[in-house]
Amino acid sequence: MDELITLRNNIDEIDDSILELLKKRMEIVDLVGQLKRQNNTVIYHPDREKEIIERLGGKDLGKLTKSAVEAIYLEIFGVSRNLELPELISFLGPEGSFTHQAAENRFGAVAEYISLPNIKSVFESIETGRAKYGVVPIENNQEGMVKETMDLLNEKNLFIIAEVIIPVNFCIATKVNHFHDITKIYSKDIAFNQCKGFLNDYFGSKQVDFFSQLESTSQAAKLASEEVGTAALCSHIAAKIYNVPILFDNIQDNESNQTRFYILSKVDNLKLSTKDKTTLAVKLKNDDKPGALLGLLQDFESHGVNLLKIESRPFKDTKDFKFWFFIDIEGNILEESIKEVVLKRGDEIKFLGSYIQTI
Ligand code: PRE
Repeated sequence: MDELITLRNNIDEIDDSILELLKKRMEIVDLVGQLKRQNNTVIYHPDREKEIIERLGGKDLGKLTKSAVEAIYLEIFGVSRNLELPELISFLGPEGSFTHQAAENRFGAVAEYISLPNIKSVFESIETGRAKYGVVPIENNQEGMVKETMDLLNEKNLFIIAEVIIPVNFCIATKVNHFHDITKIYSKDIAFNQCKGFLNDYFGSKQVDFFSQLESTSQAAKLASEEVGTAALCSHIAAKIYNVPILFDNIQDNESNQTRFYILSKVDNLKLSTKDKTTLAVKLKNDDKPGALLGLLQDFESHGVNLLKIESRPFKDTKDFKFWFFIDIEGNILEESIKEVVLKRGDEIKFLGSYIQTI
């Protein structure tokens, strides 16, 4: 038995060395990935992979066979290619949506984006690793919280790693030089409703066709790029994507209309800053007894934790009319005070992320 322990100890030591070498290899692969992204070249190089396998296969392999080396290296190449993949960012589409604008604000114009048709598919793209980060709306300051995002955060195991706030600004984009020549304006009902004042002032007394039966304002921009004499009431990014010049900017009635978005990731990416926010999903155990919620609030209070938001959401998988809470508090889970409350409450609290507070 002593001999087995000694042999296993030897194996452990060798595994440590292999791991250190694999880590070093991945550091270099990462640099290769950066070069490839700079030069816009392909990640997958089967020729180079074959060359490596051939070279190693030609060495003295001891107890290994060439096909064993090949199998091990094919796994390593798989991990390398995954590391080298550019950071694909998924967002709630369509292209040119305000969520797209929020994504570009955060990751810049050179990142690779994928537009997805609903919030759930954004969550799934990150879970499956197809996208590294995802961008979804969480709140509009005129309309309130986005329920689907709250519920999916509770159901799935992703983390909020940042929030982005952008003003909901609309513009009139058109290839027409003078607004007198616009005969038709494309958009959605909601956008027309938010720009009533401007539209009335400029187009109220003219024969203009307001076409509101579109799925998105991006579609409006596309049509305005194609049809002579038309305009789109749309976002900046939609006008940019379809190359339609902006004739009037910031034409919305309400200057304070803003939407908040979350950047989601599979890893929690914890870092302490000077002003953080933590989001939690809380399911109180003794919620049939008086003071259950008060008890939680007292825990926050006694640890000096400031509550920023509390929303209740129904449990969808029971027939009862029970609910859980979506809570924002000031601070970071890395801080002792917050850690203590979360630990004390055990599985009543699900941690959804700590990130820099923008409001
Ligand atoms: C590497 C990874 C993926 C390619 O398919 C080929 C080789 C590797 O892990 O060795 C590195 C790499 O990207 C490259 O040499 O081009």
